[in-house]
Amino acid sequence: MNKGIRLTVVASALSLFIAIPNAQAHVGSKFDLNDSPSPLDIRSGAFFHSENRLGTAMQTHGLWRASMLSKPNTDVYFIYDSKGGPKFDYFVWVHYEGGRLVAKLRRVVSDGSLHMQEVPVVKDGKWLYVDFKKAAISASGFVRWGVLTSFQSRNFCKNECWDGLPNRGMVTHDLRT
Ligand SMILES: [Ca+2]
Repeated sequence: MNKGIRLTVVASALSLFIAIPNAQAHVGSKFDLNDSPSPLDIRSGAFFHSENRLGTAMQTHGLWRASMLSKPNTDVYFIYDSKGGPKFDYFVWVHYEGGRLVAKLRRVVSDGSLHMQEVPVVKDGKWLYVDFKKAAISASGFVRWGVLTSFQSRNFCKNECWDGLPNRGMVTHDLRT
């Protein structure tokens, strides 16, 4: 998908999400509390699918610059389960590198994770969006998804802090609708 089409998809999906959450087929969304002392405190997330692609978006409570994701332990992760079971099988790691946002799809293996491919990422204000081909995570029938952010905060936790959406587990999205 070229950048123009992708941005149009993002804009239309996000406007649907904002206007009529949960009412639009192919779009699922969830909100999270203002519960983490970080600009990366997650406010909401949304997942949507087309015939061949899967998109995931997250919105923060606060404003932040893309370059913030160059700090140590400061990242955004979109997580996915396409196989069932308690754990996620894939994730997209978003960080800032070489003057731009970079999103990398990785597959979880027994002793860590393997790089699969770089995927499109767009930041628009408090929104961050990634998307990739459905086949990339071998998804059929359903996907469970979630968003994690890591950040540093001296008073909140000693080393690396986290915010998650949902707070436990993942959100199930039906791909058959
Ligand atoms: Ca939150």
